[in-house]
Amino acid sequence: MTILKTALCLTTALAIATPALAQFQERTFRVSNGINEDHPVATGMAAMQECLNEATGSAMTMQGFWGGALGGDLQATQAVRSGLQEAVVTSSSPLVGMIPALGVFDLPFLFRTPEEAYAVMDGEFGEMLNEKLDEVGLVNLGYWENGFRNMSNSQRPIETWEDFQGMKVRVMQNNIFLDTFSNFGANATPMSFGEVFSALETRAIDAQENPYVTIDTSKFYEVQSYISETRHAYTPFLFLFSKAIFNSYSPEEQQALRDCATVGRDVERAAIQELNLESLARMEAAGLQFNTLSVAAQEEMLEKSQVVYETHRAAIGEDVVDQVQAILADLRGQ
Ligand code: 2Q2
Repeated sequence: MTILKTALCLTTALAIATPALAQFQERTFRVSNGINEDHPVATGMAAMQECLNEATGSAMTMQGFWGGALGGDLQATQAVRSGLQEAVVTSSSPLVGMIPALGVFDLPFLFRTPEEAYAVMDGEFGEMLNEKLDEVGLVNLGYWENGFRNMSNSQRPIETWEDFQGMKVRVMQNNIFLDTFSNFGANATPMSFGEVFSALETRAIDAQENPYVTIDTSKFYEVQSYISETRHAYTPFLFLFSKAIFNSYSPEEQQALRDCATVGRDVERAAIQELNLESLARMEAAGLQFNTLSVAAQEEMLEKSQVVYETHRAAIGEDVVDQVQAILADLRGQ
């Protein structure tokens, strides 16, 4: 092929490719969260970045800030909402003061399996909550996974709900969690995630509750003696983007963010499922005593918790609670 023809082909190829990438400006955006970089959220963000490199010709770059470096969940979410920060990966629970309907995820024992949670969050119900988030200036790019929450403490194994009597349990800053553990007879103490390690270390509190991967990667197990599998709630991570900033992006950039956040979500969920048992094994090897609850004790704990539904139905939204319970009844063939 003559040099002229080669040059012509290259110019044509470039002309075809250029418009496709022209919608992508060089952008770096910050994503903060409260966990450390060895948590599976980082695995999900790496997959999301790879997807963005592919989709935008490496024009869009994420910058992760870990360990609450840009503030706790609520503080960082407020910064995102006001357009001072592009994005945050946050649990839904600290945001219930902003959007009461998110409290539905904090109802004790709502979900039995991750699949139930995914069906609820990735469908119309999750979309309905996304509209509420949009109304307060937050674009939810997806429901990533924090996970099923279990107990760690420095006092004794939790084998029945009575074992919580008098125990100083740190809970997220959320009335539903506060009531769930007060109802068990615990001395429930709301506290931001960043304060938990030192409060456990100084024995200001006896216990905290989180998924195994979080208890592991945030090193809580170093200052705890018991791990009890209660699976008392499933918390999602919301990947929230500032609506004001999102709206300044081109439609192609917005679509690339949505598509790649979904890629990252699926990678992160799979990584958590895999790592959870590894984290538990690591903590047992570090000397923590692990126990599960008998079926009878689980049923008693579930029964004891029903009052929390009655107390918080109205604040969350009767329609919201009814809707999620109808979806779950359908999934369970009830
Ligand atoms: O118990 C908690 O506060 C955690 O589950 C946090 O919500 C979670 O680790 C977030 O801080 C992540 O940004």
